[in-house]
Amino acid sequence: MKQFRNYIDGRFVESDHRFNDINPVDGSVIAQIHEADRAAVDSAIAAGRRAVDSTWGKTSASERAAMLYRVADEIERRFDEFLEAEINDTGKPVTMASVIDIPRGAANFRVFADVLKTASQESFRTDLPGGAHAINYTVRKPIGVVGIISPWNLPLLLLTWKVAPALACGNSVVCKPSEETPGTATLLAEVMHAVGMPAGAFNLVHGFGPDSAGEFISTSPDIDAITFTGESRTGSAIMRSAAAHVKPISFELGGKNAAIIFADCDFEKTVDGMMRAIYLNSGQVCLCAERVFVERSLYESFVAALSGRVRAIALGWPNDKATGMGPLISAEHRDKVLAYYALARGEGAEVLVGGGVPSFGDARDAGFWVEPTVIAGLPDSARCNIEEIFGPICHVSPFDTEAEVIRRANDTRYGLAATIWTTNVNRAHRVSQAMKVGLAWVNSWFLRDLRTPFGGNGLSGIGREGGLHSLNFYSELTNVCIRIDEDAT
Ligand code: NAD
Ligand code: 6OD
Repeated sequence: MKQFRNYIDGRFVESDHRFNDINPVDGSVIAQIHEADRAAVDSAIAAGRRAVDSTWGKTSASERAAMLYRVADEIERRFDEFLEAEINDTGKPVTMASVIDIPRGAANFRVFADVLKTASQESFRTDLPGGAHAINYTVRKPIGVVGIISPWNLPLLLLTWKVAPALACGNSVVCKPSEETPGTATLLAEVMHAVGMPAGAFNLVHGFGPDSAGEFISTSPDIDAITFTGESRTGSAIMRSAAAHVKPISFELGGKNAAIIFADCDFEKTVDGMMRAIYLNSGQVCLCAERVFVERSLYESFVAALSGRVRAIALGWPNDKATGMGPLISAEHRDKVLAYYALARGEGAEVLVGGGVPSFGDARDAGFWVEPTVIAGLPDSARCNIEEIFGPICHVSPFDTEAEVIRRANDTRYGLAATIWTTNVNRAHRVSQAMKVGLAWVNSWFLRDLRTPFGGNGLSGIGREGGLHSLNFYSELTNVCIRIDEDAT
């Protein structure tokens, strides 16, 4: 049986306490995961401190950038192993993992190496009375040992999105991937080892959240900053732990994202785009649109086209190129999504497509599948329109005016993303700027330039990462102010 070990201070470390890694396609056991106890997490944090104080934290920016390029190259050299591990852990189609998850895992290291090399320092001249002046400049320093806690939906992509900028700034990291998806994180540790990352700069600990490695990281007084991607409720628990030691936090949390489709949209492109925006990764992307508003004159034809496409989604084996959608991540998450399917009916929704569990007549029947689903007819106040479901489902409803749809789209405690479909350029700017979200896409969705700010408002998170925003979170700035007098002495 394959073993996923912890990686601490440059060595792979076993644990006596192990749990199973499950393939969600058919419920089979893929590997055993070695759960890190508190002592193991503490030793990872101590190793991280030594690396910041005496090795990695003392390297120059160009040395760090060169190392990050080597990491990217090595991920690409082992592309097929990463692909297999990601698919085994998540069941996502190879057509997705091979163009999004794994390439982006490597790209994160290249992009943050480039951002680091091109980042400039702030400098201000301050004129003083009597002719003297002062020069101010900022010095960027590592913040220390960064705790990284990541989710299961885009495992390598979302882990490296934090690891790369944290290492770029000279920090060490102690990362904990989701207990559901330890595979690519363990391969990343092998990559770090192979490229010669100094011991202790990159540490990996496996385990769960409460009373396990996640909590041991977030409650440790020796972690200097925490960056977390996951559910809003978990973010709230981690925030309480971080508050005890007044630690910087960066949170990318849940969403209840709106899509707004105007009658003047390019119809075919909009239907294609919305299929991605709702069903990519079985709807398990924080940016997915679960609330779809369609201008009334287009409503019937849009819903008919969307429903037809959803009925045709092929639920298949991940390595089959015809597969359009995979399973959900776990039995627990499948049960949560099915509970929302039942709630939708209970709230009086009309189920236009799906709403059940598919039957395959083969090993997949032991996996964690649900049907892709479209519902309609609920008020905006229904729980299914308020709470994040994180599955392959959307609610469609008509709207009449631009002002009405802006108000309804913004009527949520989340504030992550919106996608707007129109060919009217004035409306595109007006509506996208009116959205109370961190990310507004027009005629597109999940189109990412990694230098741009990423994050959300309200229950969707705290802070922005991406490009320089990441460098600012992962570093301490010292302003140096030098007074220069006119006399020569
Ligand atoms: P989750 O919050 O259950 O778990 C995320 C990570 O936190 C896991 O590694 C888990 O072990 C750990 N964890 C859980 N409880 C903890 C605790 N008390 N202390 C410390 N660590 C703890 O989230 P998930 O189910 O893995 O991911 C799905 C959620 O993540 C959805 O809500 C989704 O919207 C959100 N998400 C947000 C973004 C974003 O960028 N905004 C991206 C991806 C996923
Ligand atoms: O693309 C990104 O940078 C990012 N953080 C994506 C998050 C997706 C959420 O599921």
